[in-house]
Amino acid sequence: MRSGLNNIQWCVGCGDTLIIGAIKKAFSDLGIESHNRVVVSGVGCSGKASQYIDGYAAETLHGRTLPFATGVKMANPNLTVLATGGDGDGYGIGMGHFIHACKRDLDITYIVMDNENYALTTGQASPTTPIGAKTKTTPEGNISEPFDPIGIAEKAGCRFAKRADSIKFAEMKDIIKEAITHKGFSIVNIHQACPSFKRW
Ligand SMILES: Cc1ncc(C[n+]2csc(CCOP(=O)(O)OP(=O)(O)O)c2C)c(N)n1
Ligand code: SF4
Repeated sequence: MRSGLNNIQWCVGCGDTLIIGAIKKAFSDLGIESHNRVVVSGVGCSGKASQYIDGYAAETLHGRTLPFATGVKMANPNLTVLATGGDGDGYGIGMGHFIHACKRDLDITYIVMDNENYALTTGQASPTTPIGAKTKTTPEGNISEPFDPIGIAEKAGCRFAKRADSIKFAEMKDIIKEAITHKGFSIVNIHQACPSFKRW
């Protein structure tokens, strides 16, 4: 266990900063102390989230947050386990794990930091990029329909799947608290700004 880092390295105006603020506040409101919780993150700008929150933490491989979190929860069910990662991490390379986590329904909270692009690799289209958005890989505008993570989660058996927006801080924090309190797998897809690459 260790203290979270204070030297935030995200771009100015990045929604990631608001999201970790809400996660920290949710833990504190619920009285979940740092030695009783584990934050597991993936790879990407969002991957740094686990570094900035006090407690046990793991920054895992791209798309592998959920299998890692599953192992942690199975090894010690008394811990509060919160997995986090980007839309590319969770719905691109990690999609198979996402479906199985919904189906398995272990008591894990999954926070997806959805900036609608692959930001760390400088702005390629992701599974949630909207139609028409111009990115490095869609210079003429995206032509593929973004998929609906909440609908997919529910179809796969998830009993708690909600959306939030990082600009509505209080609402986002309350939804995260509900998700942590829910007994079973919960996902919160949080829409966020990425001032460096998202211009739609
Ligand atoms: C197996 C693997 N494939 C590709 C990469 C390269 N890579 C690093 S970050 C990233 C994109 C991250 O996008 P997202 O998960 O949406 O997170 P964001 O950076 O937007 O927060 C990719 C493709 C990698 N690190 N590992
Ligand atoms: S590139 Fe986008 S997601 Fe990454 S730190 Fe900067 S604003 Fe945030």
